[in-house]
Amino acid sequence: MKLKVIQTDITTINVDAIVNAANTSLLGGSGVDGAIHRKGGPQILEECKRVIAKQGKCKVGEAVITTAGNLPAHYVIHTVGPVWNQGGKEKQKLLANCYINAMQLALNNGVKTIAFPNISTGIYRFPKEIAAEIAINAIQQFVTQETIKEVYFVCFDIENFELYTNQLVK
Ligand code: AR6
Repeated sequence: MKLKVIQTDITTINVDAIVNAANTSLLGGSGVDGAIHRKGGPQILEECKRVIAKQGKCKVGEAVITTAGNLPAHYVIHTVGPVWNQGGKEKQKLLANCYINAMQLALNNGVKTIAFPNISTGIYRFPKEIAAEIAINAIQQFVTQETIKEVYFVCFDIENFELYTNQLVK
């Protein structure tokens, strides 16, 4: 499994699954969530509504999978990151769960290539350096599986891009 860091818009990349930093309603929002729904079209929202009708809201740290609609990816895996607020270990655990549960869902669906945004580091205000460390550690727990071949950390801003690049060469 290769880990790659790129700086781009996650809606443009050609992988089996992209991950969305959603909220518990799964009904869309701003940031990366807004971009995914806008470019992916209404099919994604329709499927999100079906998921909600079946299982209720998506809890923080959990993940669900839908079509990617008009995007180049096949699937969108929606996960809900924690809001940082006062921070703490529990928040850090919940952020790790986002990556772990998204990877588990990817494995269950035969995904070979997956791209993650920097979950919780926008509107939810998680400190970027801590978030990068958590993301990388969580993904590294999957090194021994053989289904997923490539994991992309898609950074939108240069600060995250540099943090991930530096942490991965450590
Ligand atoms: N491609 C890749 N990364 C992006 C893109 C994009 N098109 N747009 C933003 N980012 P955020 P959160 C980066 O705020 O902090 C929504 O309203 C952004 O620079 O999208 O988890 C949801 O509905 C940042 O590094 O998500 C929730 O209510 C990262 O994506 C709430 O925001 C995450 O920023 C979730 O907040």
